[in-house]
Amino acid sequence: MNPKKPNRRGFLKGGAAVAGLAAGAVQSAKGQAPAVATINRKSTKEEIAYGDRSRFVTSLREPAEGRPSPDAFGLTFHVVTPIGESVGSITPSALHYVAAHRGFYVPDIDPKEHRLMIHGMVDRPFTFTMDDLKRMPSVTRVHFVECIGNRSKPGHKTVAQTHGMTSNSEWTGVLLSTLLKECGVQSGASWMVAEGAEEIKGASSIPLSKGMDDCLVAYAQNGEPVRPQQGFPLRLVVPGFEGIYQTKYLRRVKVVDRYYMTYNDYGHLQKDPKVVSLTEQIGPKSVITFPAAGQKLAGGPGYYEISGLAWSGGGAIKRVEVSTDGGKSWKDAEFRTPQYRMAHTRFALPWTWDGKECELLSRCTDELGTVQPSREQIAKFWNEPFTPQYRVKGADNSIQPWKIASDGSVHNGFSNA
Ligand SMILES: Nc1nc2c(c(=O)[nH]1)N[C@H]1C(S)=C(S)[C@@H](COP(=O)(O)O)O[C@H]1N2
Ligand SMILES: [Mo]
Repeated sequence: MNPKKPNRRGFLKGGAAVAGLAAGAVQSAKGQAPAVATINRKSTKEEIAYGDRSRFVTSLREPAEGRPSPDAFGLTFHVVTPIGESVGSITPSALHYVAAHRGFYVPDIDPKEHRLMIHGMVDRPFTFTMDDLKRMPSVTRVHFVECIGNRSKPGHKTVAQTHGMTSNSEWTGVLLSTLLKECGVQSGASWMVAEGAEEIKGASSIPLSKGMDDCLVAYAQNGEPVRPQQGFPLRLVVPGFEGIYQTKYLRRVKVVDRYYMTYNDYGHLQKDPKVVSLTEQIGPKSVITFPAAGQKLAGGPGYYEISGLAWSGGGAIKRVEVSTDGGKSWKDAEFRTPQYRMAHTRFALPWTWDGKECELLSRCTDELGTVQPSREQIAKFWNEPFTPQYRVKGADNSIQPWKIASDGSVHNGFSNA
């Protein structure tokens, strides 16, 4: 077997690649499955009615580093998804990251009482019940949500902390354009303001052209009603835009003819006049989720599959390249999931680690042809000096370097760059 080109049959037959696999796998390759004690546990009534995961599965959300959740005023709440333990491209709903401006007080909304009002510059203002919405033509689409706070800082020690404020779900609902057409948008309308049911409205001004394009009023997430922390019973999905636009507990859309300042602008206003307050379209971004910071190549030198996620606000991911030598050379990764537009896409690259220190990078290209930049390139674009502390303006979609030490431990490349 060519060690540079491992193939899957090679593992089962033994040989060079298998030497790097865990002892258990080698055993089964020899036809001796490790003995497993079978414990029959009676399911509880609750488990039968609504399943639970195995007690051996321990992936959990955790507070975003440096952001106590809730904060001292009980106001903001940011928990990250364990992205380093992710497989495939769908984030389990229970592990979707959470960003809430109202602390951990999740609105407790009875869907029978919930209404969505569409008004402002429309011919026929309308108030929809949940039943009304479910009678309309439905669409199901896979999209990511990402918070502007999703940025790798030198102090971050795990990939959950550097990249865990993005998640990906299959959303089902009605296209906002279907509802807007029903209401009859008046000429001269150019913006819309979406509002949530909390007293802090979760409102943002969104270009009406986006509302008429692909925004989704979603009542379901991954085949079940949207979770309370994601906006039950109704959330706006604004594909590819910064998370703050994706109003949870959606109760009102006002069609207007100018940009309205909202609480969200207040929270995001920047002193730098070169920076827009909110980021509409998130640029192409990727991250290797294995091997990644906080993890270890536990089996020592040998075969591993480098695996990661790529996504873009600009559409579908067309290409992902991976470097295992700090950017000197790049190889095209393979896709492991469909490349939906504005959605996480899983990529992978077979790799044999020689046991030496090295640096892993991934960079993606989206359907617009935009290539994910390095932090140095972004600093250069803004004519600013680059340091590991360099803070990217707007959404940070820069290339993440992972440094692998000779003991197989993986570290954030921005920490000692
Ligand atoms: N009503 C409401 N909508 C909201 C928010 C909120 O606090 N209230 N937070 C926003 C922010 S900042 C982000 S990043 C996303 C996070 O969505 P999630 O909590 O489902 O991950 O929701 C947005 N929509
Ligand atoms: Mo956010």
